[in-house]
Amino acid sequence: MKRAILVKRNDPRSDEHKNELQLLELRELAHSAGYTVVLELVQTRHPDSRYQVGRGKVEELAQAVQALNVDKVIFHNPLSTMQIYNISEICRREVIDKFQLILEIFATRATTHRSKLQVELAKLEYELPRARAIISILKKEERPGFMGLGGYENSYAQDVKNRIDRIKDELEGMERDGDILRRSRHSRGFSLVALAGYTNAGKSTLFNSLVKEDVKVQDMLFTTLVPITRSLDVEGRTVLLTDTVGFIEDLPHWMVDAFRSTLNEIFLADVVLLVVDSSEPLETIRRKLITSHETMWEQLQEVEIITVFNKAELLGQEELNERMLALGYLAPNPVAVSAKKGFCLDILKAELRSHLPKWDRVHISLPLSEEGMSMVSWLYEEGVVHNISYGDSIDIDLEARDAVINKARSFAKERASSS
Ligand SMILES: Nc1nc2c(ncn2[C@@H]2O[C@H](COP(=O)(O)OP(=O)(O)OP(=O)(O)O)[C@@H](O)[C@H]2O)c(=O)[nH]1
Ligand SMILES: [Mg+2]
Repeated sequence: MKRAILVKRNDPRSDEHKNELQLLELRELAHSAGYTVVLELVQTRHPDSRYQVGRGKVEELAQAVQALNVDKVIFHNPLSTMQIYNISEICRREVIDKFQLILEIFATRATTHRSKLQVELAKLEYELPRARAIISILKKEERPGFMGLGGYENSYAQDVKNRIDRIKDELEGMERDGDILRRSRHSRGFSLVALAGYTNAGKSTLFNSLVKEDVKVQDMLFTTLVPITRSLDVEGRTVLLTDTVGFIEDLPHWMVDAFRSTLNEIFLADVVLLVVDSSEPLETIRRKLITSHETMWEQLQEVEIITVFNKAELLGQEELNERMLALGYLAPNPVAVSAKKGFCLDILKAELRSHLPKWDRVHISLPLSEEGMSMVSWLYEEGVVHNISYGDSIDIDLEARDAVINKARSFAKERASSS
């Protein structure tokens, strides 16, 4: 295992609880990226423009790096190029911030061509302004060789820009294909349902128990990077359920952009199942819900949200109810489940059913014939047949989208007039 030191600067008078959570999350991220954390340094002060933390703290850090044989220094606070340069000059070790750490995790999780492109894009978008800054530092100081970046020439920035453009083109092409696929699914009458929520909330576990799949589940952040879709029967209606990448606080814009085509699975859904880990402290749940809503907010239009209080088996019923109530508008349409134990999935399905786009319910009489029977089997596929009786004709109590009802009606009319 690689060894890392975590560093966090807290603003004076900032929320203590929030600071603790952020450090905890950084620790989890480091763990998910495969680091053993050997030391955590925290300092409360205003930001230092050269080192982020104070000069004395950096010297303490440099000593610890030597003494503890550390591979990497990871800052919670976003670092400027200048700060990375200055700190690594003193520590003689690679220094990264939280965003670069997330990128490292994403790089190891990317398995498909598309997700590899997305990660590369995010990396380049992150690095471009920094590369420019480093080049200007090197020029000013007339010194090559900083962190192996000495070979950069002026054209480097242009090369990066070209590569960014090419990747964007390719991803947009894939996005268009995705849109076409989604539209065709829609027009075939499937409703689209997406699992969304903070990383590690249990989205993939819920996906697995709902559709009997075996998607990878782990007590780590960002286990899922590549979305997966399966069909699911919800009380007679077939929906397409998609498992997606998790959210995290301060997910920067360049990252949302890079993963736009993945996040579109959420943004274009009819219903979003917003999964939360209800076993966490109330304040944590609240913060994670806020982050989730903020991530989706700009993009979501007229989407129904069901809040899934997962890991409910870890709490008492009373505590659970209190939490659902306390979160109020942040948690619309709350349902408590245990994805792991498979508890209350029927209640979730019933709630989901009631939020699916409306279908009409009608009575239709079809001729009792071979053609009529093949129409019936088509209706079974495309809609929900609540009741069917065979007499002189076939009488059906049918629920379906308009297109299906119209087709069945005109079929019935044609046969009636031709007989
Ligand atoms: N106790 C309990 N643990 C659960 C439940 N559902 C999921 N977990 C655990 O929570 C952890 C995360 O589960 P995942 O399904 O990988 O979570 P995710 O939301 O898909 O996470 P990312 O893909 O990393 O964003 C795993 O250790 C699961 O076993 C549950 O209902 N109860
Ligand atoms: Mg997952």
